[in-house]
Amino acid sequence: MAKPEDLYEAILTGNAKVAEEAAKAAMDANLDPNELLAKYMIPAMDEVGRRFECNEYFVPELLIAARAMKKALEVLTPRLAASGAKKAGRVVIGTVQGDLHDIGKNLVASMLEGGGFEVTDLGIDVPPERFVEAAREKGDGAIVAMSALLTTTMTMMPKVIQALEQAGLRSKVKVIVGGAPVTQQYADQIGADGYSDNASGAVALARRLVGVQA
Ligand code: B1M
Repeated sequence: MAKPEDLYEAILTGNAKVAEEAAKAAMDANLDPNELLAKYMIPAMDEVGRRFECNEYFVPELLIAARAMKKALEVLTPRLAASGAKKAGRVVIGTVQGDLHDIGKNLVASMLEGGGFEVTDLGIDVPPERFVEAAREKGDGAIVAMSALLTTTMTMMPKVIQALEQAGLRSKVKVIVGGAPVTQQYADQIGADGYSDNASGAVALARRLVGVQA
């Protein structure tokens, strides 16, 4: 029987079955999903990244670790998205064009739902025109949220902002950005309305931007 503390090793070694069982055991024990993320799950993915950087892991290991992480996240998601917070606003979220990383973006999306937002998830590899189309559909006051995990793809963020400008929508929406290579300085430089380096910070930021108490 897997235990909550098995989550770290299960994700690191890409054992999706044990990761799912450990997450279920944690939910049965009524543990806080945010604590599981902070204590076991995100550190495991960071270690996967470290091993990849020093050639101990290769793309297949990244993929199976990501699959195990996603299995565990699926178990946590209902709890993350069920805070019962009052409806706060509308968000369209996606990982920018050229980028296939979606674990952080999915986490931000689930926590925004938990924070009371109606979230439209555009998925991964989202071209600027798709962000624009979704922003137009969601109307004035919507938040456009972009995630990027690669230094080569974060450069799509200003292109999305430009496309919003060209479509006459920039002043009608708020733009927030995040993902490992993104910084507050970069967010300021490209004219985003906000930046957070983590999912719960993204919720507090979004609530502030729509004028709801964090
Ligand atoms: Co990739 N990868 N990867 N990868 N991968 C990184 C990002 C990397 C840092 C690994 C490394 O070298 N240490 C490196 C990027 C280097 C760089 O650009 N500086 C890298 C690379 C190089 C690549 C490839 C190029 C490898 C190759 O093919 N040679 C390739 C690119 C593919 C592409 O996108 N075009 C690639 C592929 C992959 C997989 C597909 C195999 C897989 C992703 C699977 C998936 O997502 N479905 C993968 C993985 C798993 C990783 C690492 C190991 C883990 C990412 C992750 O899920 N982290 C990653 C190393 C690392 O991050 N330590 C790495 C956990 C997640 C919860 O964190 O996504 O950072 P994160 O999200 C956080 C915050 O950033 C923030 O909140 C989240 C929760 O706290 N956040 C936001 C994220 N979005 C936000 C938006 C916001 C606010 C906050 O507002 C809107």
